[in-house]
Amino acid sequence: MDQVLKTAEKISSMQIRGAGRIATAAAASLRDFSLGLRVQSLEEFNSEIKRAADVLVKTRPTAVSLSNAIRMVTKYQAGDLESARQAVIENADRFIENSRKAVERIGQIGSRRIRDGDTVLTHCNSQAALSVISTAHEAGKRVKVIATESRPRFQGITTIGMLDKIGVETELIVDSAVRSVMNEVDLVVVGADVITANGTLVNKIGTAQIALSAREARTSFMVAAETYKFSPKTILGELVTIEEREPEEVLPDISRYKHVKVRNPAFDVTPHQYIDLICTEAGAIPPEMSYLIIRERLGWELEEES
Ligand code: RUB
Repeated sequence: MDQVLKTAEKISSMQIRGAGRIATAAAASLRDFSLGLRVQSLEEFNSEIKRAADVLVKTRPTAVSLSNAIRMVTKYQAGDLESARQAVIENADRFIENSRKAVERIGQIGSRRIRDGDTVLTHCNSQAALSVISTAHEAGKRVKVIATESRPRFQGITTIGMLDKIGVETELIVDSAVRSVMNEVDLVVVGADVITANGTLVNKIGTAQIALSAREARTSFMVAAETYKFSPKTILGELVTIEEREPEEVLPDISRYKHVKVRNPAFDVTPHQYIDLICTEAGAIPPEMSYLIIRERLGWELEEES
């Protein structure tokens, strides 16, 4: 269990972050846990796997990628202990490989929306969004990227670092400069933590005001998301929990103040009306088609839930 607790700690402290990365880290952790699990019976194995899954799923309350990944890894029907172990290992490896391929495919599909000479604005640090940009760059298109800092955790610095390495020209802006530059932007590309049944996006705090600003400036707004970022439970009416993180992330010396409260929601909600396109590995869809993605790709979960 030590290894699972370590991974859980890395996810909650954001050493491992981003909806896709935390999902594959959780899958790998369950696989390794299953490999090393010394138990006598299938029942014990099942209950230990469930215990580990519960620890992992609680680490970041918003990201549906975590619960979807864990469901996919722990979904097995086995008659004995060794076949259960084998199933968890195979499920985890399949999830990790499919997730890698999905990001690649999203890059191929989404990059078609970028034209030579375009300026693209991105927020936070999303593997899927960066795959769109880097695929366009690799295809020889000249792309300039405007990246927001993404306070309070400054994931934008990671983004410019990654783009710099592959030779993409970037401009870094503070989050509040988005409207000032929006008229120069051809396309906004962001990732997703959750997409609901009606195509609403939950992503890094600040995304909603970028979408609002893009709409006002008539700039296209695209979401890049693997299908496991869609939330089956939203079909059943469940609301997405927005993670509120420690105030110290925003104001490290908060203890100096007596009457100050810091609010630190990590994600916000962008209505589907502000989204032009969601680019998934199954194709680029209008947000209103999210329901179908959930039914076709994650339908098994609904059957279990209802
Ligand atoms: C990261 C974030 C990213 C999505 C998508 O938030 O909001 O836009 O998770 O990323 P945090 P990816 O830094 O708090 O985890 O496309 O890599 O899954």
